[in-house]
Amino acid sequence: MNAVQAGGASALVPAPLVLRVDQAGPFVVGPETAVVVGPGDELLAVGVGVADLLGRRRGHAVPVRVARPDEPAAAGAVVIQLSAADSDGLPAGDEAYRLSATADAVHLVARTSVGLQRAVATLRQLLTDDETVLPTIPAVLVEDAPRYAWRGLSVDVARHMVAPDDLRRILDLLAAYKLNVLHLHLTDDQAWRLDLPSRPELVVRSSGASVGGDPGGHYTADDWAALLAHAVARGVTVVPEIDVPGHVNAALHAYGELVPGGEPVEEYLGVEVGFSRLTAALPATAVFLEDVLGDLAAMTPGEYLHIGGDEALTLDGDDYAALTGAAARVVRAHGKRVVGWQEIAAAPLEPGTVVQLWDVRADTAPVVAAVAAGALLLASPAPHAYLDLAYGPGFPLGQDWAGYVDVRDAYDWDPATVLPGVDPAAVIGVEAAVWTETLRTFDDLMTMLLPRLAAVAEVAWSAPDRRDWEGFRVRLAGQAAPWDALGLAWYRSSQIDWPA
Ligand code: TNX
Repeated sequence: MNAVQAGGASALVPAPLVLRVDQAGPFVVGPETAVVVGPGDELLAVGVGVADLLGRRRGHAVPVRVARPDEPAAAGAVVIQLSAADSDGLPAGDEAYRLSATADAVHLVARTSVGLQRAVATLRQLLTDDETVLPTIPAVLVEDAPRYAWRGLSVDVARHMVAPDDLRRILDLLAAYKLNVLHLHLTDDQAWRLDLPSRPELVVRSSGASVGGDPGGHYTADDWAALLAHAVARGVTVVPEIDVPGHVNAALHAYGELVPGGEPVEEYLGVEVGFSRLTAALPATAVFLEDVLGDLAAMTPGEYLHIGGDEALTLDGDDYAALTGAAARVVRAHGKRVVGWQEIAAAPLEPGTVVQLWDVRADTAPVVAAVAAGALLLASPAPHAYLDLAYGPGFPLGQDWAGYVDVRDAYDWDPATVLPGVDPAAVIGVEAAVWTETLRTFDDLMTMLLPRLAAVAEVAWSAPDRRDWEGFRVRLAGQAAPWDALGLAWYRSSQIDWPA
């Protein structure tokens, strides 16, 4: 029998702000258990999700109902409520929640439905998931809120296409670790993966393949809408990236008007970077930026659009500033906020622009200056957060340009001090990134994400005084059973004592 032994109070990743383990339990999910939401029916979807979670392994349906106003606490219930914001005693913030469990009842309270989704992620980890006995929830009090507002994963779907179903599995994983941003690197030299109504040739001509001639693909408007709905239901914001003014070979292959001389360039399926560029002097360039970023803004409910800006190695400084400035103006004109890789700090920026740090070996003085002038810092330092870097020498997947990243490297760092000279209050958050030059399959991708994504998630969520490597190692080992149960590939790093 392949009984999945997970759950319990020692299983929580990321570590919560407050965890008190009591003796007066556990709560046993039995035939009498019901989920009670509200009053009001706006939490029914959350309730159905919890009922599904509690009933799944037992194969019996857990009923869900809306509470009557002033109904006394029902014994045997899992109660899900929005708090009265003023007097709730919760930690600060929209994502704060309280989960309390006794033998009698389980209570989930938050200020927002997103906060309740974080509580559900905790409930999922607490639940013992052994099909041979009744599921239980240990008697605990959890009071929790994130350290950082932006807790993301960037996925490069340009170098290798990632199918919509696989992106949904990634969204489920993000929600499980309380990550709240999926950044999609949709365009690069090799391919353009999102169909935009104003520019149909982009996917017609430039999405048919991946690096090395591997299979390609693209997201239709319907795929995109379905993906966004899946994200919203999990409290995850999708931040799409159109990378300009470098990394644009796929666009130059689709539209010759973007190339001096007017002829489309050849398709490129190699792994070099830095050679392609937009041309500021061509009138078609401004029209293109307006078209693609305008379409993207219209298709994206989230607040942010990412304009790339990395590795435009063949552009001089003036043209680079003109082109990134033009892209940023289009984004703002469409009511969105701008995110860009750290290179954009070399150009003038509006306050509030999010600058994504990645190459900590480069000259980072412009990033420090941009933050001092009002930009926000998103921390993706490659030696800690680049999950396409190999775990160690000889690892069959990934790159090593910034060294190796084993689990402890992904865990043992502090976003507040990762860039000396930056005000810690200007750090908006943390994002892991996975580039897919060498990652050909979903299993390859998962092998790079797991277990390291869980480490970055704890860096992003948990207060510094709640984090310690020895404790994390033990809790992380407890994640293997759920990964196996979900059929996800993962790497048995020798830094962790995994179950046999
Ligand atoms: C640098 S990170 C890049 C990507 C590569 C990555 C490989 C960044 C903003 N640009 O184009 O895929 O290195 O690790």
